[in-house]
Amino acid sequence: MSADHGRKPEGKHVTDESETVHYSGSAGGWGSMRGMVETFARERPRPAVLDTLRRQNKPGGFMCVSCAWGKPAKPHSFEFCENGAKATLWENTTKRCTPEFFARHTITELKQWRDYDLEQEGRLTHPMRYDPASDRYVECSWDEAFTAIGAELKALDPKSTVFYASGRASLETSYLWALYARMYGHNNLPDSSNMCHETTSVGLKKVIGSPVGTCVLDDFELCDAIFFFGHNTGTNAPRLLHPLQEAVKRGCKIVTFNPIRETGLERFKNPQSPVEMLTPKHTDISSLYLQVKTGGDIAAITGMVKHVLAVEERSWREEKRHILDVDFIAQHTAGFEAVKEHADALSWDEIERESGLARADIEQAADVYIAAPRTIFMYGMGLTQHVHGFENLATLVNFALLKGNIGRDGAGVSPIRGHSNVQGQRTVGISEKPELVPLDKFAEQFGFEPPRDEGMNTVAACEKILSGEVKAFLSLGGNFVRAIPETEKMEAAWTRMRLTVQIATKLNRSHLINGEVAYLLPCLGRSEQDMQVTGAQAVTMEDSLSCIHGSLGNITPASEHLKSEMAIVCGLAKATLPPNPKAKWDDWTADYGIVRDLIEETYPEQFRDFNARVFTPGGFYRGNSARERIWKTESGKADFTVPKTLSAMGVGDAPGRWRLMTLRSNDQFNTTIYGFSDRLRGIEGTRDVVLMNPEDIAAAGLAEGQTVTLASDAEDGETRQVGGLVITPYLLPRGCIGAYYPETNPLMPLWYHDEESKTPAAKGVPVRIIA
Ligand SMILES: Nc1nc2c(c(=O)[nH]1)N[C@H]1C(S)=C(S)[C@@H](COP(=O)(O)OP(=O)(O)OC[C@H]3O[C@@H](n4cnc5c(=O)[nH]c(N)nc54)[C@H](O)[C@@H]3O)O[C@H]1N2
Ligand SMILES: Nc1nc2c(c(=O)[nH]1)N[C@H]1C(S)=C(S)[C@@H](COP(=O)(O)OP(=O)(O)OC[C@H]3O[C@@H](n4cnc5c(=O)[nH]c(N)nc54)[C@H](O)[C@@H]3O)O[C@H]1N2
Ligand SMILES: [Mo]
Repeated sequence: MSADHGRKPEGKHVTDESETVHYSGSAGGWGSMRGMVETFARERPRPAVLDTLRRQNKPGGFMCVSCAWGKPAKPHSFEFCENGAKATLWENTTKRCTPEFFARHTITELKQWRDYDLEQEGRLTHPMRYDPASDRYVECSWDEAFTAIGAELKALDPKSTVFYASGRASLETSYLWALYARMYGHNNLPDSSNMCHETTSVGLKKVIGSPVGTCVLDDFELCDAIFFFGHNTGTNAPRLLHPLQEAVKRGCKIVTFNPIRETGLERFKNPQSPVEMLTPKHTDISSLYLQVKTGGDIAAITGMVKHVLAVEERSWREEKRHILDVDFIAQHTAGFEAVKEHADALSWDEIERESGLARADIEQAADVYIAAPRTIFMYGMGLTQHVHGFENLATLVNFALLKGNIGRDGAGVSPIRGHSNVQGQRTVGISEKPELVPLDKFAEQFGFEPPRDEGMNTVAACEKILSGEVKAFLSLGGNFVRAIPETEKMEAAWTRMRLTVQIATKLNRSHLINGEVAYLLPCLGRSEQDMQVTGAQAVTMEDSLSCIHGSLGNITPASEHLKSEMAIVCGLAKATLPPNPKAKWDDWTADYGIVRDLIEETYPEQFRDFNARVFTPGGFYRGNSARERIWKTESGKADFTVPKTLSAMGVGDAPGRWRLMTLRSNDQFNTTIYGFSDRLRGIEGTRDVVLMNPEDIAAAGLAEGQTVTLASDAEDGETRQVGGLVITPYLLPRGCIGAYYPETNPLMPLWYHDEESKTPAAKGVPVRIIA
């Protein structure tokens, strides 16, 4: 690992571009090509994968399993990025994790392996049952697995069981997964969204009445400014760099708030452009890049609000001209006066202290907003994964409402969602909150009485696994035990459950933490051909911009013993539930089109002519009330909210306490570690690092390269530690440090989450450094 990671550790918290030396490359470009080639060499994928990459994210093709960014109607010749290609190659590796592999290794032994090494064994090939006597997984038949799981569930109280979904499974499978849970008798349907954009689902719903973003792709062709918060686009949604680049070329200004100067948001070399690939040319993305303190966004945005209000006052007094959209505020919003009072009363000292930014920088950013007729607001985990994540979003909406930037073309709030169908899973009924789901409709369609009580989300499920109330956990994809907070306690509690069932493509750590009875059920990946008795099946998903796309896999499955997720869910449901003439699990497995008809019946407005529109180029838009300026909130208006704090942190500052953000590298997809290169940040060969400002390193009496332990400093008396981390100088704001997820998840207390949505606060974890 190079000592300075391409950055000049000059020991200064800088917000001014001219003072900083960065990774000299750009996002995209030849580096991204190299990233793909390395993955190709490692996975040794099947040759058919090349054809699949050509069809990736194109109408009639297959929809990438990586991020959820929108897929344009007129795609580029290769509508995928480095990390989308990695995800496809990962799924299509020639390596196989067979019954012979499991015969060679006990579970106890495999628990010592790294996440990377587990997944490197390749695709799971056979359904497996955990045999406690030999501490091994042993092969079983599908019939045996379904019958045994069904029998276990029949013997349990449905309310003591949890059905988790990771945001990848299709709309069809997700709809039936939720139906299965409710027919069985519970709403315990946590989703990966609970650890991710639940802050959005709850927060935006509360203030603008819509749980999802209000923008469509066309808006990016019209906007004059984009305000960008807490997202690492070059790594986590690289295809979004295309519309950003095009916007910049039109003259749109991008203002970014991020504690880290993420390369993709600074400059982008478009792999689709021969000129940019063959010359030093690139596009500068952000015109202003502000290194806000971790958890400092409420203060930064409120500072901008304060400045806009001050300019409005002056402009009205001197020129009788409004900066604000006063008609919009009067007609469409509630609570403006209180927010104005709050912002007016705040001192700049306090704003500067909490945001870590200079007043002049905040005012300069606000001036971009003032000058822009149309503005889009984008954000990722940097806003959602905080104890006051709701305040982050509500304050951002305040800022947007000032100039009527919601509900008109070229403007809006556009959260950047994570998993490729995580938004869609919520749309079709995966929710623990009965009030968000058309239960009466389900009752009528399927002739049963759905449970009406609130179910468990991720945090609640974890709490009740700890207390022993949860007896069974079924997982539709994902790596729950690795993705949640409080890793050590959770792992210990996990094995006290009676039943654990994992539906997965590759082996991961969650598959090694087993209940008394445990099954590992291998499924098809999305790029693989899904052949059922009526023919090859397509599935659908919803992107970040509320557009629904069909996806057709064409690769020969990794093993003849795999079943589709749909067939597995239907098989489990049939084995668990009493016969019901309206629950046609076999017919639904045979023809997914029937399930799309059912989805349309449940949600007629959003899924009109679903089957006919599956392969609409660019997807079909399911609509958004806030975009129409219909506010489904308590006040019936878009709500201004007075933030109850200026810091998104859940505990205050204290001597020796650091704000830890847990981050993704450029070489991982969540808990899947592809490799050890965080190319865009210049960190190579290891993930065991603590990124830290050079001045902080010196002030704390530490040294570059020193190995330290991080310890939880959450004031709850619990000991949580992660050791073996190497101090690595990095230009972060003072007091803020960074380290990788999931390695540092043991440091996160379970109770440390967004107050409104319970999204774990993975970006502002209070820790101490033990030398
Ligand atoms: N290749 C790849 N693609 C992915 C994923 C992946 O792991 N790999 N994961 C997918 C999923 S499920 C998701 S949710 C998304 C995640 O995508 P992101 O939302 O980008 O999530 P993170 O990688 O956690 O990075 C969070 C960013 O927020 C910044 N940040 C941290 N704290 C703060 C703060 O307090 N304020 C501000 N303004 N910024 C802050 C960090 O510096 C970092 O740039 O990506 C999806 N796409
Ligand atoms: N500290 C910290 N913790 C975090 C985060 C953070 O930023 N910091 N981010 C959070 C976020 S945003 C999220 S979304 C969660 C992610 O949590 P999850 O969604 O639960 O985890 P993933 O790592 O995406 O799941 C990877 C596994 O999914 C399985 N898989 C892959 N493809 C398929 C498929 O097609 N079908 C099936 N059935 N299985 C498949 C494979 O077995 C693979 O090992 O983690 C959260 N945890
Ligand atoms: Mo996510």
